[in-house]
Amino acid sequence: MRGQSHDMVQLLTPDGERVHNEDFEFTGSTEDLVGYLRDMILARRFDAEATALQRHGELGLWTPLIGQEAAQVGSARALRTPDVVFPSYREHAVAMVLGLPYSNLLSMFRGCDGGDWERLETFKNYQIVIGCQALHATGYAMGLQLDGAVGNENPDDNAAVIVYHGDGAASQGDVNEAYVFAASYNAPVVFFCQNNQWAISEPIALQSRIPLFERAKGFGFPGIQVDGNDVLAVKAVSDWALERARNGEGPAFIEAFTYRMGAHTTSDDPTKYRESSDDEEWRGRDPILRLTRYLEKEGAIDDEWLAKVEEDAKVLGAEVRATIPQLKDTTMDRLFETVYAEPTVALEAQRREYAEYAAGEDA
Ligand SMILES: Cc1ncc(C[n+]2csc(CCOP(=O)(O)OP(=O)(O)O)c2C)c(N)n1
Repeated sequence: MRGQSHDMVQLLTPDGERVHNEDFEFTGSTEDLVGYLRDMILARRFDAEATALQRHGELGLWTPLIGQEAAQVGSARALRTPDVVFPSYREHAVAMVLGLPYSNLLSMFRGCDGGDWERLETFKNYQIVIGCQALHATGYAMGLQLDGAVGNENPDDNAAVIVYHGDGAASQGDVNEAYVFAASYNAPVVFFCQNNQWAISEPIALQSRIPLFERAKGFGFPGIQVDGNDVLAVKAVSDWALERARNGEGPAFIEAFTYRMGAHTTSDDPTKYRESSDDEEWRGRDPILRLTRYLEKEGAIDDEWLAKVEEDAKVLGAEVRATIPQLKDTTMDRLFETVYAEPTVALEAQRREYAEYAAGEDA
């Protein structure tokens, strides 16, 4: 597979067999894995509901995550309370694991607000401007360092930042600047790149002549490629990277090698630019199927368990649909209020101008 390295960390094969790795081990229990499978099934259902809601005209746009559940759940389950997440715009499963109400995600994609969930301090706003969050994350990580929240004897006093970006974002200036700053300041930030192999219609092969994780060395921090459809491996690698960041050992780059099974957004048609045989191949590497196979073989889950989760997924779907009529449209005042923390003279002038314009329209 192009871009896939021999060193890629994998702990569970697509057939659901455990494999040994010299350097990384999944330290959780079978019970934990059952929980991760549930997370992934519910995240997929949430995503499918949101996609359908967009098709019904209830959301302006949706960014499907299908196929990337293991990358997101594995990394999110490695986070601890003081850690902070800087997402891109597809990290719905991370948001769910951290307990962000899904009404917040729906509200943003309906255009009711601009991603007003800062009150959940651990999960920052979605970013559509490709890669800008890598700079925000690195700056925040440098702040944590200055606050003394890194490398303390008591591990509870330590925190790290994780920033999610895509393979396409790795071509952005902002992201490369973030790598340089993170390395120069030894900032406690983990760059978690979900290489889903496509930046809308541009394949990764066009953007990087070498596997992405190999670039990290050039910036001066470790880079590692992990099977992004293997939740055990993602969890193990994320534990390692976050722990070193919290301990003051600096940044790391994780390339979660995965595949975007659906469209880039609901405005996109991937059949225009990629082969259906690729889709077919990656269906066989489905992260949910893989863990289901393993846990069934272990006797940890059975048809009854699967039926119960399916029932929970249906309930979630109904809740998601019921949320839509309760979402409140935003007001122009609210939009002006949320541009900056403090109003500026120019913004106040624009607000007055808009008010005059709106009053004229009513007349
Ligand atoms: C600065 C900027 N340039 C271009 C775009 C248009 N755009 C939206 S998504 C995207 C591709 C991003 O691909 P990738 O980083 O691989 O993330 P993925 O969507 O695959 O998760 C582009 C170019 C944008 N939103 N922001």
